[in-house]
Amino acid sequence: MADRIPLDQARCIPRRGHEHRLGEARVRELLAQVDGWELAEDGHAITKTFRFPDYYHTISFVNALAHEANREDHHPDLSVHYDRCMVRWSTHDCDGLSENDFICAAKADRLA
Ligand code: HBI
Repeated sequence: MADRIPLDQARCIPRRGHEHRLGEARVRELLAQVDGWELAEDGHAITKTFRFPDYYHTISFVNALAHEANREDHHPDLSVHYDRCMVRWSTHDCDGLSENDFICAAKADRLA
């Protein structure tokens, strides 16, 4: 699919079924369009740890990300600590990575 608009301006759509699961080439292409995200060992998720000066900033980020996740109807797994938050994106509906995960990763980068 041609990348018509920047990932952080794109919107998620429901992507149910294995036909929406991204292949390795497209995953690599999209990884290059986001900042500092790593592919999980099983290849079914991308992760990144966002670091903050204190708990107040960490929770502010978590709240903003939760708002975006609800707006996009696409939700991350989060590991929240005093000065950092690990974000993990994967698309349960296709048992792997979809375009939605990279759209939301780009939105998380913009929030941070
Ligand atoms: N979030 N990460 C993730 N993966 C999904 O497959 C997913 C979701 N949030 C909502 C959702 N699926 C369904 O409720 C559909 O509405 C998209």
